Amino acid sequence: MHVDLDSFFVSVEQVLNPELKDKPIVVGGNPKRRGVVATASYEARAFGLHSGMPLVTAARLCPGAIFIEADFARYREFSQKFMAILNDFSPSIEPMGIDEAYLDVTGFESIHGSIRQMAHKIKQRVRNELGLCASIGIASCKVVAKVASDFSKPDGLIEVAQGEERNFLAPLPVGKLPGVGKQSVQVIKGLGVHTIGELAQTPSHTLRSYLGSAGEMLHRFANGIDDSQVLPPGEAKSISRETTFAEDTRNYSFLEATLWAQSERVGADLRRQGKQAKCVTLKLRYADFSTITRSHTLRHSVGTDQEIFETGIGLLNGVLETERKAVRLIGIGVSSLVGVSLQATLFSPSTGKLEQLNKAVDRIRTKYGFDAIQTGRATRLEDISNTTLK
Ligand code: DCP
Ligand code: CA
Repeated sequence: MHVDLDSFFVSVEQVLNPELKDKPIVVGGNPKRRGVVATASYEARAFGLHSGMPLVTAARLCPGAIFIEADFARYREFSQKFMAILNDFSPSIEPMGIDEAYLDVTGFESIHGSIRQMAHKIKQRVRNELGLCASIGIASCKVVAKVASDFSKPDGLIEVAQGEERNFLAPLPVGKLPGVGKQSVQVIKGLGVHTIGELAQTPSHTLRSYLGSAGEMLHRFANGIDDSQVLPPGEAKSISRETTFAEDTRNYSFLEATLWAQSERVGADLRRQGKQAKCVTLKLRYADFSTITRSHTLRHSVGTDQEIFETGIGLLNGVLETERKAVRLIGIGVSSLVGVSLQATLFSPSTGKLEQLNKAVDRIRTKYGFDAIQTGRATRLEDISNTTLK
């Protein structure tokens, strides 16, 4: 979900002074002084006013507009309350500015009925508690959700069904894609490309030659592809362990046991941070130093050693089906970390038992050290080699 408040500064002013409602309002200051429009009400936008426009120009285009000085402390107060409401719906929240945020609500549907119903509830709470209007886009990835919330304004809600991303984006002008600045729009138009659909059809290498790596990113965005995760600020982005072997190996049991020992370390770190992960990545370096990574994004976040390991071993088996080279390094990592939720245990009672077991082992290790307790698969490592894992 991407949630964005409508004409934020102006709307706050209208809550504080209802006489300003339904009027052309400009927040930014006195038009007799220098300065620019911070934001304009939709009534004022009808006259062509927009953020960043010099106040003098705004006054000329819309002589009836009411000009107000910005009150940032107030806006911050409203912003905090807004984010707190979103946080009630999912702990996985990435604020993008004072009045907008991405929210990963995967797994929380059942609590609220559906994601669409959840969005309605968010809009309702923002209206009842803050007196503001939130526009919301729902999609399978961030970029499409963002374009959808923008397109839905004001007071909008658009859900783009999975598989419909490209069709939704196609007719829109390229400037609607986040990350496309004015200069890029000019370059893209120079190529005869005007809509996002046309951008999606343009070969990726062409865009790269004109816009660098940003061109490739825009090509993916235009096709409705965005793998980036909702990332709460200031959080560890990933946790991983890797081991370089004293000798290159093709021994499957050894790789498996090493992966298990690493998964235990990663899992312990994850739980210490009170997190679960939605993505598991396997890394392999071969004797010739070539390195590959394989990632798997899970539908539900995981937090146990066993789930991390099982996902990792699945990735390893997948690689081994096509590649059987001697391995120099193996590693496993987790990313897309989210706060612990009840969801995992709701899905499978056996996961609940594993969580209990992991927690019990964590407690022993916290008290007596990591090696104080050994688990089955890892003890095999000692049979195979004396490799120690740090
Ligand atoms: N802002 C600003 N200067 C800009 C752009 C924005 O000071 N050049 C401030 C005022 C806005 C707030 O940030 O109220 C949020 O910016 P948005 O781009 O989300 O614009 P609005 O919330 O005002 O309008 P919209 O309904 O289009 O989201
Ligand atoms: Ca806004």
